Amino acid sequence: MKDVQTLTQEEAAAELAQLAIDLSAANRAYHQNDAPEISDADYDALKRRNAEIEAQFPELKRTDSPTDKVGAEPASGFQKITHSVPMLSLGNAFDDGDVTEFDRSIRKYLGFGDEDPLAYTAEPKIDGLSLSLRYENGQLIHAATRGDGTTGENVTSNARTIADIPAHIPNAPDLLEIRGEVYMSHADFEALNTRQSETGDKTFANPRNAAAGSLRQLDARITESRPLCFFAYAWGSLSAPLGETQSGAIQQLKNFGFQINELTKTCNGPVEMIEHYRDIETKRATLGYDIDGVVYKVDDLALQARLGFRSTTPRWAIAHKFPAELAWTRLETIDIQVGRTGALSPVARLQPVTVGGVIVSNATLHNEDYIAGLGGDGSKIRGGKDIREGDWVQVYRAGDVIPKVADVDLTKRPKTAMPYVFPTVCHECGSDAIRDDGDAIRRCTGGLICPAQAIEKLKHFVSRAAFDIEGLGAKQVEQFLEDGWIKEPADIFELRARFGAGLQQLKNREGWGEKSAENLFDAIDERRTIEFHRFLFGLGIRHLGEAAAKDLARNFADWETLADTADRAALEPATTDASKDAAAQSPAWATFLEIDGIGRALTQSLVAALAQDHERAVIDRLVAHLTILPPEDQASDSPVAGKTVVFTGTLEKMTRAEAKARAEALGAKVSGSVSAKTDLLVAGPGAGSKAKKATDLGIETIDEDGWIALIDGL
Ligand code: 5U1
Repeated sequence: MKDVQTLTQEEAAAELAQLAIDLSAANRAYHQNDAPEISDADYDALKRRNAEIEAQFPELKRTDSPTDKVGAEPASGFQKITHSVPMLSLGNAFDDGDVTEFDRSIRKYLGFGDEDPLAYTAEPKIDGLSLSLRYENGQLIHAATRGDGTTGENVTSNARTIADIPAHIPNAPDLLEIRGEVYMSHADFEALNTRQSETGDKTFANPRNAAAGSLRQLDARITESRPLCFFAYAWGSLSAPLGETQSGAIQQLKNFGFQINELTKTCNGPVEMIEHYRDIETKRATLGYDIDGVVYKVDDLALQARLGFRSTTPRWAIAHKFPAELAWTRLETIDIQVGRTGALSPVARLQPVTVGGVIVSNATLHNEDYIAGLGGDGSKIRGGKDIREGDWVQVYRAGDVIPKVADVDLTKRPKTAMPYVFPTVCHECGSDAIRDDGDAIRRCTGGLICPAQAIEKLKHFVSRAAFDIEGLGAKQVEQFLEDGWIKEPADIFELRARFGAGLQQLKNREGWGEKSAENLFDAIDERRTIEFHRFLFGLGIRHLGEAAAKDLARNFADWETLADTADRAALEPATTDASKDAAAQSPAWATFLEIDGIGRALTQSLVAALAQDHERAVIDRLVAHLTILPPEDQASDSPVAGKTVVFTGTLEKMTRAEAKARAEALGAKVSGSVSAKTDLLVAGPGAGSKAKKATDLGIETIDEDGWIALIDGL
């Protein structure tokens, strides 16, 4: 091999190109396939050679230089793993009242009285990142981050370096998926940051970031050098149950060799749960690791199974968060941001201040009433104190939420500070910004002609819970929009046709090479087939969140049926009945409002969006590029999948809410009224007109025991 000093420019460029290929192959073999093809020493030698050539010929450093990649590759550098059972998040309780309400709603769902015993576990909520570990025949097969809950990143080689994670479990069932939290202790975090600053490397804002940054390293040797810990608290797929109770199952995790949190306690009802929360709160500062609340779970696993899940959170668990941390700082200016639905959102730009280990320089100011010192119902907040530029303000953050302003110190208000005048014109497009009656938000009326709305809609479209196009994030969307390459979602699917052949325009742009451009077009092509709920969420319609998109997708056979129902609703007089009593609505409206989780505001916004010519044309152009998959048939084995079921009369073995949730989980659509579309009526004692109508229409009718037998074991 030639000495670097004697290489010509051409030789150096050729060698750098070859090194990029070789190192990339070595990385893939090591990190993605867990099958290293070269020794560590050879790998290091290649890296050193690459660094030496780059030092000698800095102008030849490639945009895909391996130097920049190690330890800093984006998430796309990890292989994806689809979780066998989704990794859920938790609903939140912010005060004692929310905890009492959690217990009350569970009792109601299960049909339990106030005096019926109902035990819960209560355990610290670790402020780290969730990890799922799969063991087959006792061997650790893979480890995956939570990701979007459905698909995570393969971090197996990294997880293998964590001492708390056994590589082998002698007495494990054939299939065992363990879930828990990776975290870093305070002491290890301080020591790591000291080391990082000594070596001139990046320091971390808090232990959680340090843990995440350390686990998500493409070079597992870096992870190994970082002191990570792991607490186990849950499980996914199992070949044999771990116990009959949450507390018993946790003990079993301990027997398998995992660390479990010793502050986990079984409590009889909300009074004991809150007592334990207070106890953990007093111990919080001395634990040596960060926690951000206490998690309560119904202890009886059979009851957990009955309670089941909402779209993204279990009904049987909740996180009781600790109160937010507070700090005072100067509010320098108020900026207005225009969101994808046209909402004008005021943002406080702050003198940076540390709040709970995180540097905060922005806080939300919600809307103009909030700035003026008025709450949603028109009553005074902060004692009626308004917020002005130049004010000394108290900010807080709770969990991952955007920081907020809690208070204003009027004694420190500059004499020159003037009341804030909220704009009535959108500064992005010059359109009027108006406030509808009863709406606290002022909105730009520019629609997609407003560049801010257009860009936010596109960013939302490519976001993780929507189309999630690899290589096309917010930054690339901004770039493409600026270049006039895309204006609306359909344009994304025309990029290959426009640039496909030569790729010249794209690959000449900074950050793009032939390979990355080709990868982008492939990733876009992959998304031409899209799940129904992702498509719906991606439309960015006001009030249409992820959960509602899933609810809609489960209840409509396909996009055409949904759009057709919305079109009919647009022709029907909008209901004036403020209740959600679906029977009181006109037929197309009722189709939406009968769906659990779909309310009037969303229906109104969806119907209005689809009735708007411009918006509809944008959607139609997009649909022309797509194959929209019908809702995942989670329960294709289920005899009620795709059927419309009506429950009537008294149910004695389950509550109505439980019956409905269970039927929906099995793929059925539950309706409140009998019609020719009904497939099955489940009639308990006291069933009246619905049972008669079903008989008249020749609809199959069964009793509660028949229903239980039908869904037995599913
Ligand atoms: N301690 C604890 N943290 N935590 C987080 N338990 C727990 N359970 C969770 C999550 C997300 O989820 C359950 C639904 C398994």
